[in-house]
Amino acid sequence: MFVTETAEKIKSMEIRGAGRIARAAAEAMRHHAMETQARDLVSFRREMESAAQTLVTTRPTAVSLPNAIHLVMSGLERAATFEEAQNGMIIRAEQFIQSSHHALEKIAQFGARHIRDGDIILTHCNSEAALGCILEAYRSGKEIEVFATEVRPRNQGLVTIRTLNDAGIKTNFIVDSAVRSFIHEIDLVLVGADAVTVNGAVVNKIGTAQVAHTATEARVNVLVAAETYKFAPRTIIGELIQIEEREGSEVLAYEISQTLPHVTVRNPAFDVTPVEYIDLIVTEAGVIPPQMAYIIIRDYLGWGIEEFHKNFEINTRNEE
Ligand code: RI2
Repeated sequence: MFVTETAEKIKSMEIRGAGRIARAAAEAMRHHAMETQARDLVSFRREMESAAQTLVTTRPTAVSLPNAIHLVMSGLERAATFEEAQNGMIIRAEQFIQSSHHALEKIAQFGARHIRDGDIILTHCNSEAALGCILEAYRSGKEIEVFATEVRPRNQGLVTIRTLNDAGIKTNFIVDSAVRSFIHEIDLVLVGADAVTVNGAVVNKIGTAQVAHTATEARVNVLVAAETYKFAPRTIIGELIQIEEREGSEVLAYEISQTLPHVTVRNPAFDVTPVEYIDLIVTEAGVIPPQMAYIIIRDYLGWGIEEFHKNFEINTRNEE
């Protein structure tokens, strides 16, 4: 079953990157809606809800995943017939995938304008959105150089340097702990995001907060490239972003850890960069200061606020 396979690939990180997992989940929902055995509205809804649940629970941090599923599922409640529900589902999934690609193109254009000829850029992890800006700047004729970190423990930096190398961009590969040693050579830090909260904090690959802190201390600007569907609407109603903690064996081989009974390996996959270490967030809706995250959530992901108002109404009524 395509949904289960996709969910497995997302969990094992065969499919990874916040944008990619969102598109893969939308594609799995589209496929599921097309291949459904259900012939009536009630069983179709039930099937889709269970598929959505399987996909959403694969990786807890990247909010692009529940946002994509929410978009694809929206309207299912209102559909009057099975055919309407099925067609609506397929169309919304296709629209999400298309708009995601379109968002990446826009981000590349907007972000590239912030990269100057001769800039040396530092990036951490492997972000399609951040790399899009770098590649676009290079394509437009700017002579740039990149420092890319290794990104322990999953080494996504290897994917990044392969892309940069293939594009012909001069690239330096460094271990994560070398960022401070090179920060004075850097003009701009550019990273992606797995989630952006209502207060403009950015959740991204573990190590990003250290990189951003180091850059801020050295007066180097920090740019984050993030599609609007990476903003977390439920942070408006007080929900926190869950930080995924992965298997210790990603950090320390199981055989070695067996010989160290008093040692526990901690392996959080993401960290939170506070708003004061971020200069701008490049979205497809424009380049914004992180303090404007609320506006993006309100205008592009309105359901979080609808929910907030609904809850608020209920609460005030209860108080009366
Ligand atoms: P794009 C990745 O998470 C990295 O943290 C990366 O910065 C972020 O998603 C955004 O990537 P992981 O799946 O959506 O490698 O910009 O854990 O590609």
